Amino acid sequence: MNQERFMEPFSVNIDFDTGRVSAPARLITRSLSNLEGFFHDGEAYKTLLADHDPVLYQVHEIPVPNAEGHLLSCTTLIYPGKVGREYFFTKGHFHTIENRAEIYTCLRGEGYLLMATRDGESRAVHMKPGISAYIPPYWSHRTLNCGSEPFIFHGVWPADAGHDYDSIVDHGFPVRVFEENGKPVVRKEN
Ligand code: PAN
Ligand code: ZN
Repeated sequence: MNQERFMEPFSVNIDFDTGRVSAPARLITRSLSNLEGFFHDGEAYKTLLADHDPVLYQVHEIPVPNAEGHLLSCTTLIYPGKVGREYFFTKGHFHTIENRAEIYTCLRGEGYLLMATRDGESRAVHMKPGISAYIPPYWSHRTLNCGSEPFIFHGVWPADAGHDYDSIVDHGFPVRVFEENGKPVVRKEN
């Protein structure tokens, strides 16, 4: 056996109701205070945070070596809720190696996958259980929960991709979803 390239195959159990993944998954929790500057309505953000600091989303990531050839995967659960009229969302990011793609498959609930390029293109894909969306290379991506129950999806991407959040902090995300008259409405900035 070639010890250099040997890795033991493994499996995990994913609970589709809660998004929980059995060991060796790693839990990442993002609360409102971790997303300062991300939401459209800065005043609504401050008002909500002054009251409490809700958990917006949790990621259960299945660790593998962060090296070319490997695939990282995770579940993400976004709780229902809004900051002003804007639904709770993930920070969003480009991959640091920008030509790395990703696949998101919805397991539970209802949401949107938002995507944007540096050239000003943007798209919104409505996600519900069974929808599997392809995020091509060079597209930034953010997800949000526009329903009343937890929104859960499974993601798979090349393990060497990395996450670039700074571009989103610096330039914002050019497509957003707001509740208007009780319904989600997609708004593009250009
Ligand atoms: C996902 C995301 C996860 C959380 O695993 O990292 O849904 O979103 P943020 O990383 O934007 O906070 C992924 O796209 N990985 O590449
Ligand atoms: Zn990604």
